[in-house]
Amino acid sequence: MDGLSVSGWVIAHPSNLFDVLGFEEGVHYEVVVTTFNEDGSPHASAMGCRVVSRSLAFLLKPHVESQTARNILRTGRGAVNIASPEYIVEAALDLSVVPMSFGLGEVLGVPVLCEASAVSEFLVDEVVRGDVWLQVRASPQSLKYRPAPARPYSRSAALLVEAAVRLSRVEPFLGMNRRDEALRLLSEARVFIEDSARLAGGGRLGQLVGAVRERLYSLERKIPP
Ligand SMILES: Cc1cc2nc3c(=O)[nH]c(=O)nc-3n(C[C@H](O)[C@H](O)C(O)COP(=O)(O)O)c2cc1C
Repeated sequence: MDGLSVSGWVIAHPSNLFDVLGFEEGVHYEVVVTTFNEDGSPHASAMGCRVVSRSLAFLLKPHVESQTARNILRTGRGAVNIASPEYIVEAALDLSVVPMSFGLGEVLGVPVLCEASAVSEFLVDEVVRGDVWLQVRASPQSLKYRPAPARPYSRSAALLVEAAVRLSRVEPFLGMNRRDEALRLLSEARVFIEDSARLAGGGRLGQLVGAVRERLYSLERKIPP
């Protein structure tokens, strides 16, 4: 079936996934993980992802209290979506700036991100529950990708991902009464946001920077005196 094109997607066998997408073992990638909520609606979240080439596995680490962790525990499945930095930021912070639409994967029927450049549905093989993280090992069951040229690299977008990953950790740290850690994350995020803003232009990326900055301000207001 490799090479069959379905409405702009190339369908390939999942055993080719790491070669086709250029995943390298040991590298920490950032992806969008999509899962089903209990009410059947799709859920998207930015997540780190590693791969084990020998056994063809994805390794994910959702926070134990995240919606993604709950959905993965309940359904035992999801999808890894390779998407540009703007989607990583949107999926992490739910800013409603970058529209995301969802379809259903052809093999497992899980939600997939239509705007992704590659998608792999997965089944969970093993979950280890720690105090903070759920360690998930999952095997890819499908692979489809768009044969589009890579987009030009943007430092602004990359810096915004750095800001988003810090902002996404502020509330968990506040929940653990770790105010100093939350303050450190906010001050690092502020530097990334201002650097990102200088390189963002006035289009959608500029809008996204504005929304991330607003999120910074609203999180700053949550810091106890
Ligand atoms: C680049 C990036 C990587 C992230 N990686 C993880 C991760 O590996 N595990 C995690 O729990 N949250 C991670 N986050 C934070 C979540 O995306 C964010 O807190 C979130 O949407 C919470 O997850 P939930 O929507 O499943 O509740 C990451 C955020 C960013 C911006």
